[in-house]
Amino acid sequence: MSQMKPLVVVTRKLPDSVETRMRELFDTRFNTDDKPMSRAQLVESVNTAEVLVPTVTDNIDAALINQTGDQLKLIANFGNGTDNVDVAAAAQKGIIVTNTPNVLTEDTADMTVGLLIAVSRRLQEGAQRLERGHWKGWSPTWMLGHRIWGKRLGIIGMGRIGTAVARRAKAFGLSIHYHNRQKVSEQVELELEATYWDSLDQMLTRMDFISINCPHTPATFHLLSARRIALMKPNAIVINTARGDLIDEIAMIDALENEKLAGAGLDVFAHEPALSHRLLKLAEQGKAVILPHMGSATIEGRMEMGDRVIINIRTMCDGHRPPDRVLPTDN
Ligand code: 8YV
Repeated sequence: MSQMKPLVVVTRKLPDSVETRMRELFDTRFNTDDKPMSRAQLVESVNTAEVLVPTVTDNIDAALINQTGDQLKLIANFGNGTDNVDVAAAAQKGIIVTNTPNVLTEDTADMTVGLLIAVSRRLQEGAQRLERGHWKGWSPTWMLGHRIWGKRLGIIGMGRIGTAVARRAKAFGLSIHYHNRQKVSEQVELELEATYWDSLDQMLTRMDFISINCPHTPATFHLLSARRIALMKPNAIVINTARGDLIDEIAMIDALENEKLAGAGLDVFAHEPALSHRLLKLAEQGKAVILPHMGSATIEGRMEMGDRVIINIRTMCDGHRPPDRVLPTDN
């Protein structure tokens, strides 16, 4: 990019301080009403912007990338996961893709543990009963949940977020188990007293909680398939703060309805923002706690995500490789 001030098109409303900083540094076009862009608006954007800043709600697929003008040099995703962008198609057109790693790790890990506690200790159900005037006073047998301390947590995907979840979970007295493409370092395994399972199937049969913390790629689509859900203990609880498509959602709903699975804490869904009415019913019955994709939703996190986006754009403008470049994977 030769210009000092590239044209940066941002697809959604970002925190004011981030937009102000971007306005100072770049020639900017913002989305003031925050409505997700239509396909036509996205096509227009990729034909004018030198830098596009999309979010998880924009589908930057190969068909769109193949319509981009030559001026588009960088897709600086405002988000950690890049499954909304066809990174391989972008690479083929010489467009660099970046993301915002690290800055949402701790917030997402907090939300994961929050959901784990909310499901096992029936937090939402209790609050709801109070709000609806259903509390007649304390009783020794009312609103009993299940203890967390001493149980087993199996983490699928032991990257930054998975490891941050493990650190928190260990403090809650959970024993840490994980499945990952590679073992984590010996030092981290020792710190977490973590057990590595090469076989996801075998790990699933033994866990009280499963937390999904891996990226969504073609290889991990429906990683928690119907067959694998059937391997889980009927008293197990599944937590997903990663991506809805990592679980076969229908199979999970079937298992919850038929008491083959005890509960679910979900921040992400297969067809966001659409939600299965069956999931809503399970939430109503206290078998699921569902949240509207807010795992990383802290003001601090969003501002730091903005900082990462800005750093990536500026580094690119200075003719260097942006620090958070995402490379195409082979799966
Ligand atoms: C973000 C996320 O809020 O960064 C991610 O991968 O899933 C979210 O928590 C979202 O991506 C913003 O684009």
